[in-house]
Amino acid sequence: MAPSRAQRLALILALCGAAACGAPTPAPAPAAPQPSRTGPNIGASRVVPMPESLSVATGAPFIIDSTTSIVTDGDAEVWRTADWLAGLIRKSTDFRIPVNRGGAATPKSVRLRIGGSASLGDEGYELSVSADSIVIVAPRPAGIYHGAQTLRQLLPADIESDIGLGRPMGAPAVRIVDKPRYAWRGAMLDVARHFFTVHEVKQFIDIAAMYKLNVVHLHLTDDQGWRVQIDSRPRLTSVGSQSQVGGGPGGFYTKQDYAEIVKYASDRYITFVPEIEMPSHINAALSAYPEISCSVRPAGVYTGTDVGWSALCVDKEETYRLIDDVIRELAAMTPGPYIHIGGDEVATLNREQYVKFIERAQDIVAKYNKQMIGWEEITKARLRPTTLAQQWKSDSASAALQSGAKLIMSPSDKIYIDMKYNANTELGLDWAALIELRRSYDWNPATYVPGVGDQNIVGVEAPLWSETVRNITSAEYLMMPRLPAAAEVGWTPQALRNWESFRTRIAGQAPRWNYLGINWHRSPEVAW
Ligand code: TNX
Repeated sequence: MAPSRAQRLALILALCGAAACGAPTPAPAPAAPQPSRTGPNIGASRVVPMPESLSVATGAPFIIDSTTSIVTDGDAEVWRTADWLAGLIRKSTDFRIPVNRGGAATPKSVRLRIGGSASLGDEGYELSVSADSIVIVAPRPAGIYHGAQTLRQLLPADIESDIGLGRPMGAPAVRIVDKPRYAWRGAMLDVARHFFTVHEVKQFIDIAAMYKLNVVHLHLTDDQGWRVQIDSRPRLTSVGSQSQVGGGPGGFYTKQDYAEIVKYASDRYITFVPEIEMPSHINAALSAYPEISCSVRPAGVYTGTDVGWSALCVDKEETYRLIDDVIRELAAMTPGPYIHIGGDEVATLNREQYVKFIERAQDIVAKYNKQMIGWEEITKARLRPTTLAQQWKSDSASAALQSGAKLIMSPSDKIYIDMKYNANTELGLDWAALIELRRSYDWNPATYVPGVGDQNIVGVEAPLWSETVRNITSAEYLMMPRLPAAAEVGWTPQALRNWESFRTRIAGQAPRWNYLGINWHRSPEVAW
């Protein structure tokens, strides 16, 4: 049977790429019946990460035009998401898109409301698109936000334009019921090796939010620079922030900058995790406060990229007084429950000194009512069950399980997005692996470390170390497309993940990145 006009239109809207998806041009009558293409992958051909369940409806698409409005319930956070969505649509279409808070649903409206099954959890949502309405329902506001991000991807890439194209845009008729596999889906940016401005950090957060990541971790201190204001220890920034890899001015975030970053993240349902690296990777602090060093030679500015050589003097009480000051102020500035204390690559302490230090640091973090996170080396110490260990290089992380502590999976040979894609990649390092897109996608967190399963894992995080990365444009080149791959590893059930499907869907994202001015790597594994 030949498809109806509405079905043809739905099909075109579901399949079309960037430019073709504007006005719903009537399809010419086909000469012969079209092959059936209404399998489940059609509507999903655009969405990254792949939703847990998606069925393509047979009806006509919803057309956003000059009469479209958004209607929300009374919830202030839902309204904020509605406002964001309206802004996105207005900027690309020039339509008015009024937002009606707490109003009755009108015909041709996009409806956002708290509700639905509690089984969707903190971040899940349902999204139904038909010719008459788009409905996003979720038990919690974060779910509404994720649902709105999915809707953004169902619309043509033109939605990312900011020149008011004045054209209607269609979303294919679908029903999506979706929630994440893992509660922790993170991205880390190293702002210590090279400093990134607040504006650049916001750009990083925007990309994370687009792919439903919910943690942004900043590596705030290292040998080359201390990047956060601590009032009780002003030299940390006045002396410790003034450089970076290769020299250059460095920089730091004032408390006001920090608050701005934290708020920007939390408005996007992203938990902000600060990392103060210790007891090694600490030269910047030693240069500011020589009394926390055991060395008789004063530390100077360090602009190289070696690791493991610097250390706090772990046997001096002054060291713990400084850490207490830092953690106290940082805890007060940080609404999220976590403080990351680093703990990796310590070449100059023996095991006993290291363990003693980590346990004291853990007590200080707990004293200020935060949960400690550390790189997997911390599993040598006795961990509290609320501590998280971040796996990055080996299976030693599994030692955490004895104490009931859980793991964040960041295997360096899969999702270290500072690794080069191939031997010709100009940016990045290669000590862990060369990581083309498929390698960052094709792995399962639940089977990566022997004896560590989903019950031991809170989720995944992709770190971007910045020894070779000087600005957000370079960061984007390494992130895209590997960060969306990591996002799908964290969000989509393993059984639904499939390289061939991802490879097609990720190609559909590139026109959006072009509109947004995001730099990206044209992986040869994808037909872009
Ligand atoms: C290892 S991963 C480090 C970092 C480097 C990174 C470069 C980890 C916990 N430590 O200090 O920046 O390799 O890839």
